[in-house]
Amino acid sequence: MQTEYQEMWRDLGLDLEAHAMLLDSLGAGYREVFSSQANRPRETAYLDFVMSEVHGLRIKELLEAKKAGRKVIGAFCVFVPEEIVLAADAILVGLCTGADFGLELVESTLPRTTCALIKSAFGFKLSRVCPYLEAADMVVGENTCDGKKKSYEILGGLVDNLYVMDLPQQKSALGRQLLAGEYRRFLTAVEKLSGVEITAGRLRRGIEIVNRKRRALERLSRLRAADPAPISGLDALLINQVAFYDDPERFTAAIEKLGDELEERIQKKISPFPAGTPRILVSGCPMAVPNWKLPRLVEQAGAVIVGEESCVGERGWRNLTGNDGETVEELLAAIVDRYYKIDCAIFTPNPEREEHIIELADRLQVNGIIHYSLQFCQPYTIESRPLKSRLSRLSGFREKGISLLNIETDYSMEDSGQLQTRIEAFIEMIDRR
Ligand code: BJ8
Repeated sequence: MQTEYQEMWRDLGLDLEAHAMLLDSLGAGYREVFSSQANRPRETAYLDFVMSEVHGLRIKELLEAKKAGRKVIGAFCVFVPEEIVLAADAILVGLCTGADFGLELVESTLPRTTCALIKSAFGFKLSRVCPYLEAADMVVGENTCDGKKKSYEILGGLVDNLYVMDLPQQKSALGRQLLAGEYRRFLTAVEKLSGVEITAGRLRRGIEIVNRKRRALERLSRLRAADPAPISGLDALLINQVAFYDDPERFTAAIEKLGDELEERIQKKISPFPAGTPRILVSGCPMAVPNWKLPRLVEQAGAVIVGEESCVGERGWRNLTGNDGETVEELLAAIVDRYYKIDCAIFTPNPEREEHIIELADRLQVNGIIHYSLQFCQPYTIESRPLKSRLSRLSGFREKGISLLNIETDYSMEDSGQLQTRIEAFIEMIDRR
């Protein structure tokens, strides 16, 4: 891939040397983490292919689409409605936020005490190594946590196409009104950018494409309730990560095929893990590509991750958007209804998230929950405390011996040894029960 796409990357303004370093470490990390797994479903070949071409063929496709007049919109958050983007025949891509890059540069721009996810976004921009960001005609930042909200003020000086979307902090009538107003404003901005008028028919088609993708992911989640689990948590996380990059229809077709294979594997009891392997739900901050650090440690320690209560997971795709509206305004209201249910920790209070974790733990028959927060992420770190004490008081959890381990970490590997020890001890404890 390195030689074939050099010209394309140069034209995008990437720093070729830094980018080559990034690709080398991404490729090596991928081989080490994924290819070493035993008994993967054969349809994961799709994931291998997408990942091998994530900065190559996919970028070439985006640039060809741009030449044909389509627009590319980059986003950092699951609050950006893909339905609206698709309705304007534009393409939505997730922007890279899952690895440390150019940390020195980043820490001269942002406080050191900023979460790794935000630092990563800045590192990719300041080091000029993200072709998605450079190919984007619009970059959407959202006013969610304070870190993101304030850092977009700086990012606005680094990219010339930043669009900031305001978001409510409370689930109230006023909060819903704010979200509805912002989605209306976003729809108008997307129409202006693309030159496409969004009609009810176009919006309904966008809703159908995204709903089908959500259904495929929801089916995957249900299949992971089987014991033994038909797929590793690492591969399932990767599917959720790839959902942000690949063409939505191609992605959906591939995941539907994988779903068929997983059904077969469940019947034949084929799994990367023996039956009775301790089952873990991971809950908390999103894990963007190539953040595989925690799941790898968990699965290497002899447990299987069967669910992700995360934006790169259940929180990102659950709940469909209603598509029976007749007008743009009615369909837009259905979009607002769907996104308003997202239980991100930026909301206060946020009881829906606790309920969802309890429901997931039950549905997926987990033995333990690992709450994952990035260091300096106040919304998730703070929510982890009351969550832990609530779960420890639930009689159903006490009877089954389900407990919660709190992990705070970042993208560096410095704490891997310490994390490994804590995770192994946790798994041993839940396994004994
Ligand atoms: S809807 S979770 S994608 S905001 S880890 S940057 S919260 S300090 S990512 Fe998120 Fe949208 Fe919410 Fe989901 Fe801030 Fe925390 Fe950093 Fe975070």
